[in-house]
Amino acid sequence: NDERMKWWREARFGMFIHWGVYAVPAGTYKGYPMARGGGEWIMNRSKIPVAEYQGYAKQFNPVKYNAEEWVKMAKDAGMKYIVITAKHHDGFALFNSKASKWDITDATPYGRDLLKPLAEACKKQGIKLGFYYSQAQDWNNPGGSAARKDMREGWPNPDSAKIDAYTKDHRGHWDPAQETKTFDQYIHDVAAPQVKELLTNYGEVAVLWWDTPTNMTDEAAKQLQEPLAIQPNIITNDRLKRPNFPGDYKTPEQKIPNLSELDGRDWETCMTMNGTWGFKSYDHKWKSVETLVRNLVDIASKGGNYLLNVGPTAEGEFPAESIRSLKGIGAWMKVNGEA
Ligand code: JFZ
Repeated sequence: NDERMKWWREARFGMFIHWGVYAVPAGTYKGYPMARGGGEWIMNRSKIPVAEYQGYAKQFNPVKYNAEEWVKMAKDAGMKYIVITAKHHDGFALFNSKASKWDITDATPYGRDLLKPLAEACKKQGIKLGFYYSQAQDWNNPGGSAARKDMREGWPNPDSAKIDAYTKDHRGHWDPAQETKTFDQYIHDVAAPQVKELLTNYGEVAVLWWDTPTNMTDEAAKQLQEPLAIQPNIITNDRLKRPNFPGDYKTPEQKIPNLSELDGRDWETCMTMNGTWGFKSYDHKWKSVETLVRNLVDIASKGGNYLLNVGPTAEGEFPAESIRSLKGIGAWMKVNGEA
């Protein structure tokens, strides 16, 4: 649908935001920095029990969060849209959800919806807003699925062999609390209602960004696709369920395709500014402004979009290096960009 895709095709540049309870441990568990993987994967990589992980939410109190400023930083960098993790694999909802108590209002001292002010600021400043929603993988809401990752990749836990054996027998899960419901119950009780909430309570939703279709069934995909009718102009990516739910665009990750790899479908490269999606206190491998600008130009020249990630802290701030880079890109835009 060309009319529906028009703004997206012209946008070229957007901001990805990975934000959640994982910003509290910030990549370190029991003194061990994660050996690999994004900070948002810490619960799975370190096999943190559900009750213990939920304890981090008591420290998730982003009192410095200022949605107006976040949107302005995106806009000043030349970005036209924002996609934020409404719910990542840890199942934590940044919004007020009636479908689960594992959300910002019930589980944190902050207690206020984080997406409402962002939606308002986006509307005010003319930036499109999209929601990332981890539909299949959910490590906290019972019945959600979990990708199996080797414990020993996380940190040297003396029980790692036992834990690896357990996850093998339990479809990737490591805590009995994760399996008190079936996947179908989870889709019915949590995922489908939450998608409905996201598409109902925040005004225009420009993008729904699905992720990791582990264990998805056609039946589940249909249930999640149904509420999209609430937003007739919404654009979706290709990660709801493969291959028969192709969505509107492809999502090469952390890489820019060669011209020969392009097949005429719309595409968006998502990329980190350092080496992690969710905030890690010790990741200082920042790409230079020159690299980021070259990437954007490369992608735009091939007809794609660049979704560049920021991983805010648990206090609600962008890392200083991200702010500096966004400003640097903005300065280049001012001289070389349109408008
Ligand atoms: C997923 C998430 O697991 C990750 O935490 C982050 O949100 C990222 C944007 O998406 O990771 C993926 C998903 C797909 C691929 C690689 C990493 N892939 O298709 O190569």
